[in-house]
Amino acid sequence: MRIDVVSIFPAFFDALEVSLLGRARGSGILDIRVHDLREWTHDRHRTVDDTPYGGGAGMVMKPEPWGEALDAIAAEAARPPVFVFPSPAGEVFRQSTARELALEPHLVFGCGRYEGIDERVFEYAAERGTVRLVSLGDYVLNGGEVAAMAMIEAIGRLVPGVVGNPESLVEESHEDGLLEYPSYTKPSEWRGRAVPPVLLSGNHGAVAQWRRAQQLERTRSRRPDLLPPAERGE
Ligand code: 6GU
Repeated sequence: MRIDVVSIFPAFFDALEVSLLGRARGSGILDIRVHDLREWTHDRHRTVDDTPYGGGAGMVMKPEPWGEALDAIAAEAARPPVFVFPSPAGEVFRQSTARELALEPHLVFGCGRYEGIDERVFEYAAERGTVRLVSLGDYVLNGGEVAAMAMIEAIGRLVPGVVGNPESLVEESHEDGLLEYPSYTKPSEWRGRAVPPVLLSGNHGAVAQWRRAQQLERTRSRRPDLLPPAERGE
């Protein structure tokens, strides 16, 4: 999978060199290229923002550098990419979103700062690929960089070969719509706290049943919104 990232703070993405994604980049499974938006400015101050038409607080990212950035990246692309713009005004990013985007051969993340990007940039991008505005949730970040990092990790780990043992992708929070069951390792007693005895029983059926019950109970108490209405019990 090819991933291009456009940002005025490319250093945010240095962390993509470590851990699982770093290894996947090294082995060529993920081809991630981070670009500085200011490379596509032409004035002495490398200006990327300006005041909003209609007035109001804050600054808006100018369309011209974005247009050149998208042109340069699209020119290298074999097929129209999916443009992902992290935005608190977008659809909510879910595990299902990560699964959809993990099937794409080419993603382009456009990271906005300030009050956002000139709206015409999204229209222009939509003529060169598919555009998705995606939010991490209902809170405010200073820009799209941290959100893009989270999305790239969630998507990247679903690309075949990135996670060594694909079974570890299955039994996780959100993969089956429920929160994950609790996990324990040795020692069997620690600071007076015992591991639930069923996990030491060797009875695989009983373990599976206990884990399922734990998933349901946790989801009911922490995330009732994830349960079908009939199972919410409130
Ligand atoms: Cl994707 N961007 C920004 N700036 N803030 C956010 C967000 C994205 N998701 C949640 N808050």
